[in-house]
Amino acid sequence: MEGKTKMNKTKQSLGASRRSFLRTGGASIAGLVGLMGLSKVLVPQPVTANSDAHNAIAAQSNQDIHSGHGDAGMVGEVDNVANQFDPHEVLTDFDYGELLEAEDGSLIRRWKIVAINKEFEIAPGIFFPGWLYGSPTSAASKRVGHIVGQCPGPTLRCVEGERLQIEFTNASDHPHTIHFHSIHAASMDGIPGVGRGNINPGETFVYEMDAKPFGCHLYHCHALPLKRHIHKGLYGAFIIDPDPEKYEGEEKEIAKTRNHTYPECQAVHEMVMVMNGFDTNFDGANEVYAANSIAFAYGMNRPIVIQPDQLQRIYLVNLTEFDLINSLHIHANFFDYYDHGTTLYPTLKTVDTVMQCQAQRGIVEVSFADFEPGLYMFHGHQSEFAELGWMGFFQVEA
Ligand SMILES: [Cu+2]
Repeated sequence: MEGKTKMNKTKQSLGASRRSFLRTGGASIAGLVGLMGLSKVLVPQPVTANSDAHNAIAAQSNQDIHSGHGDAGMVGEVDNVANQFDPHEVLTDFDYGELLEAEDGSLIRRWKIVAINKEFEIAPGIFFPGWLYGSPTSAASKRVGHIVGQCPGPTLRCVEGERLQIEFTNASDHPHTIHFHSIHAASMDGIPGVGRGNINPGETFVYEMDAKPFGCHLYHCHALPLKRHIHKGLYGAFIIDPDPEKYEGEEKEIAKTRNHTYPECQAVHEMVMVMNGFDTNFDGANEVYAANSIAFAYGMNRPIVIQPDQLQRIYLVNLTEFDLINSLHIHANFFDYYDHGTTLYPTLKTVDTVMQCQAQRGIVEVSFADFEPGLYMFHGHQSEFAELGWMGFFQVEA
């Protein structure tokens, strides 16, 4: 009888909208109890007819303060081994593909990208039926020994001016494409009806382009319906490093710090954060938010370790579907921001919050030099996103 009641509750919750889900408390979905914020937010509360989500959450926040459970760890763990990709590995993994020599002696940077269907765990006990990109040259694939579908897809990284080839094989059961945000020919744009258009299941196509402009970019599937194809997980960051040889003086020195082949760049702690969300009940609203897919992946239990003498650089990309905007806020510090990463000088200086609409991206540079060691929070400053998973910590070392 108890089991039946639980099942009914689960059905009800799965059919509910995100906001009613918050209002009534989703603790009946066992796995969601594992979410840090949700473990508190979703404790069933008395709900009156006129209470709304804000009131419910506010009431619970007050309760947190008084109950002393206001910490920010995560209860339970996502099985990164079963997922085969780990958000901490994704954070610092740059997929350079392979450099091949063309017949004329010029170099070509080439990646193999595969689209596969794959269910993966986004929060303890919460699984998402994804469509994912994978590459044999990602850290996850090299570690596991075969091509791993991951979310976000591999962070493709190259240098301004290089000739690029992206061999795309569709190993899933829906038509897909890869659309790059960069400068390239119409026939290489990866949209239905133009050039090769959709790449059908079992087909392979090679996208070819020159790497320009330098910056922090992205790629995603552009098959229709677009928002569903993107939301399923077919996206990733695409970084084009500036070529210092193209610049003079101070600009040349700055370009070196942004180009992965230079020691000046290797001295920087570089990270990729793809902000995303997951609509687990297909009602057109996200129930779980994250940077790099896994709710609270960088929470108190597993913060990002920061050496205070090292510059921190975050390639920040917004691929959240259904919500118009997302953001990054870093606590107790301020940062410089390079919109789209297409400039060598910051486009925003000394800010602690930046917002991005979908596909917008940029580079964050932040320093914790001379800061008190400890945990420094970062999160989307849509508070609801933070409570539903888009929150983490930098652990600044002594
Ligand atoms: Cu697609």
